[in-house]
Amino acid sequence: MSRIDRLREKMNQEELDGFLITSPFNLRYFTNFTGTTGLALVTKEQAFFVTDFRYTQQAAKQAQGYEIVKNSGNIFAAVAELVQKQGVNTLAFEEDYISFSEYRLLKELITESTLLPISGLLEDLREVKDEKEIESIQQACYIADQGFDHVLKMIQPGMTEIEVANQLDFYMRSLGASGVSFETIVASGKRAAMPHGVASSKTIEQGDIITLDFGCYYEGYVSDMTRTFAIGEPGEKMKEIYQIVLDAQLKVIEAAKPGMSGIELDAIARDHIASFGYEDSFGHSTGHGIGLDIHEGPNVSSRADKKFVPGNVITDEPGIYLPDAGGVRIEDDLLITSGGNEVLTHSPKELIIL
Ligand SMILES: [Mn+2]
Repeated sequence: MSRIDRLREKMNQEELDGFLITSPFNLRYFTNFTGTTGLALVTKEQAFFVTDFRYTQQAAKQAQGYEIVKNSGNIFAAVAELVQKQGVNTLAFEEDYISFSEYRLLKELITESTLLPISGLLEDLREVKDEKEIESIQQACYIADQGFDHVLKMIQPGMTEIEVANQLDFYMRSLGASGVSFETIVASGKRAAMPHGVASSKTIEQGDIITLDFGCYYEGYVSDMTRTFAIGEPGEKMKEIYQIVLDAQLKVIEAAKPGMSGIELDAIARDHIASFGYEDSFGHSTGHGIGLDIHEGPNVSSRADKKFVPGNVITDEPGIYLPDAGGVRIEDDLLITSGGNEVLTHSPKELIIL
């Protein structure tokens, strides 16, 4: 079934006869539009893509199956006109992707239909990836693997974290990535105790443990990988927690399969870490879905009761963080398959000491 047909099926179930799509990722998913200005209105029978003159040509090319509507005034005025013409009774909109002023304007302009705020419905439809999406994620993962290998070859004491991040980012772009999935995290020494320590001007020193969390965009899809390694002997404590995190991470790979919930999978990593007394040092969820967005469903956390199905792509990223000492996180991307899962990132995970 096409994406728009799946959306219409959902709209039928929810008794919605119009859906206004405004978030960039959902626009890309449902219309293929990659520009920055525009929105889509999907009704039971028709689909419109509204944009201004800068993007009409691009939209006509990308948004196949959508009637292109050019707005010269306010885009929401054009939407209101369409909504009225199409006789939409209940118009759903993305409550997380409409500003308060836009909502106020919509309400002013649309008087004869009910506006219904919706959250998560479109995102749910993105959770099962098709073959083409999986290929893009696989390529994004391949580039990340090459990037990590590059870092191992070029990183030296005396370089700053920012220098390492910049070289890594550029290397991934040189392999075809269109950008990074998020600001590259290079957290060295004591900074490795910060789960999201983006690269700073700190100099990398002998004996530092280094957490590298990064990924890239390829054809609109992300990869997300973390490796922790050391430059010189990192000390017994770091080696101890490294092994605990690695075993927790491997247990998740061992277990992940369709029918299992995010809560169950999260517990596998969490229980392992807790059995060594480090439960308070693992304060984030075990993983999350990836796709067009770096964080999307399904989640792997103590609150995620949804069960995995083939085609989900999730991360597996337990960690232990010890303030004033350092930290360890190891992350792979996993494709849920009918038989279990396939690991998409392949960089080595035994503790590397350079
Ligand atoms: Mn992640």
